[in-house]
Parts: sequence; C-alpha cells; structure tokens
Amino acid sequence: MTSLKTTIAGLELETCIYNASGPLCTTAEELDDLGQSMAGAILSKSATLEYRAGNEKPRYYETGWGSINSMGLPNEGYKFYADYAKQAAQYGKPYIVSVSGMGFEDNATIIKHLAGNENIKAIELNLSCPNLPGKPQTGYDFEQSRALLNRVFEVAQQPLGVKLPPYFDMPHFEMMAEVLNDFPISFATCINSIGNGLVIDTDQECVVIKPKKGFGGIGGDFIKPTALANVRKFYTLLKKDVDIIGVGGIKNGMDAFEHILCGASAVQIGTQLMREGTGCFARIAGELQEIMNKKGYSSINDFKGKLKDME
Ligand code: RRO
Repeated sequence: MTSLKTTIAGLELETCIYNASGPLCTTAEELDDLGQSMAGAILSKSATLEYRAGNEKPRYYETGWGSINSMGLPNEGYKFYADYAKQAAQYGKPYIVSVSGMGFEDNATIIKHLAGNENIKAIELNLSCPNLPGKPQTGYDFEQSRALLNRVFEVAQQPLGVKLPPYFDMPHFEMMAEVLNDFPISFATCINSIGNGLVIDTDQECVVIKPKKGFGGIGGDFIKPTALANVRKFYTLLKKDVDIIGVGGIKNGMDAFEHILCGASAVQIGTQLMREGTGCFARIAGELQEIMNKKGYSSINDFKGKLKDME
C-alpha cells in the first residue's frame, strides 16, 4: 500500500499535500472547505493584528503559466484565526496559523496570544510578503530576521517554522541558513512568490493588476525551478531536524514528486488551488501515488531528499 503520510514539526499528516497560505484560506467558509478536502493540514492566510481589506482590486491575475498577485495581506485579524481553531479541530488534521505582523511587537503579540491554544498545532511565520508598499521583505535582511526570531522565540510555545522568500545567490542561501540554524525552528517553507514581477496585457498595453503600478508576486509554473533550488539548498544547509516544506509551481503529482526528491517533507499548493479549488488535493495525491507505485516506492521517505548528482 502506497502511503502519502508524513510528519512535519512533529505533527502527523495523513497526506503530505496541503494548501499554501494565501489562496482560499482567509474566511471560515474557505477554511472549512480545506477541512473537508483531502488536504493533509489546514493553513490559514497570514494574520495581522487587525482586520485588513488588502490592496485595491484587481489584485490577482492568472495567465497560462501562472499568477501575479498584490493582495496586500487581506485577512480577518489574528483573533479570528485563533478562535477558528476550535472549529478546525473537527476535521482531524493539523490546523496551522500563518503570522505576518507589521513589526516585531505585532508578531510577538500575535504569537503570545496563539500560545495557549491547543487546537493550533504550529505557526508559520511569514518572512516574505512582497506586496506591502514601502515595507521590505524581512527574509532579505538577515540581521532583521535574526532579531525577529530572537523576539518571537521568547513567546512561542507551539512548533514554529518560517515562510521564506526565494533566494537566488549561493551566499544568500548560506547566510539565511546560518541565521535559521541558531534557532529551534521546526520547519522552513520554500518559497513565497517571486516578488515584484510584472505581467503585461499587450492588447491593452497595460499592466494586469492595479496596486503598485502592476508589480506583484509571481506564482505558478515559472517559479518551479527556483522553488526546487530553494528546497534543495535549505534541505542540505539546515539542521537535520528542520522539515522543509516545498511550494512553488506544483500542479500535478510529478511536480510534487520533484519537490520531495529535493528534500520536501510536505508540499503546499498555491496557484493551482486558486485555479482548481480544493479538488486539487485528491487529484495530485492520486497522481503522486501512481508515480510511486510505478517506481516501487511505498512511502515518501523512500525517495525524500534522494536527488542524485551527475557522476
Ligand atoms: O497578501 C499578499 O499580498 C501576499 C502575501 Br501576505 C504573501 O506572503 N505572498 C504573496 O504572494 N502575497
């Protein structure tokens, strides 16, 4: 029997495939849909202190190869995601809250509030929102990242992992890994969207989303090679007890297989979830199982991280 079971942050997941923070995980209805789907966990939209309406619309656009977004962190505020935990518990899968406070103290306040909640099984700290006008991504500033982690680990009780931006330069992988290896992080999720791309409608000779003059985070097919590189690099550089979660360009079972081969213990679906809805989890799971069957693998540990170099 082929199994897609996995463990992340010490939590058991029936299947290694679940949602990325962002698409279809903001409202109670959307979170319920994830609960009822074949997703292995329920991950919330990144939470801030207060409710946010987000950036002006249109703020999401899909092309044949992927997506561009400048949502601007629309969310219900952290208390909503804390309160929802009770409802999430009925689905019998881990409920994880993504946190993206506007500053150190916001993050500390939120994580302190979540600490006593036994139905929140882990926290994914977002170091990489590309869409806040005037605010740099924390993950691109190694000292800021260190200072933030110092602060949040003073208050965190649940397992805490980080959502990283994509890195493109070998020394940057090493510098971020050096920071992360100084903290008891449970997982690293690679990668957030590739920040500040531009998609153009050539008929209209116009940008396709309204905020930030059309600049936004790129997701989907085009980002898979960058995502795989980040999964692979952090798998080799981080302490062995840190689980890597792969996200970026996964729309079928083979894409998921590639991420796991690079070292991912679980994978998240973003753009494809927006496109297809929550049915994508069962479909991708079936395709991954079929690939594993053909290759004679019975569990993801049989091939996780086992990508070969050329002789
Ligand atoms: O809400 C967003 O604009 C957003 C966030 Br917080 C993020 O982490 N990544 C992204 O592509 N969009």
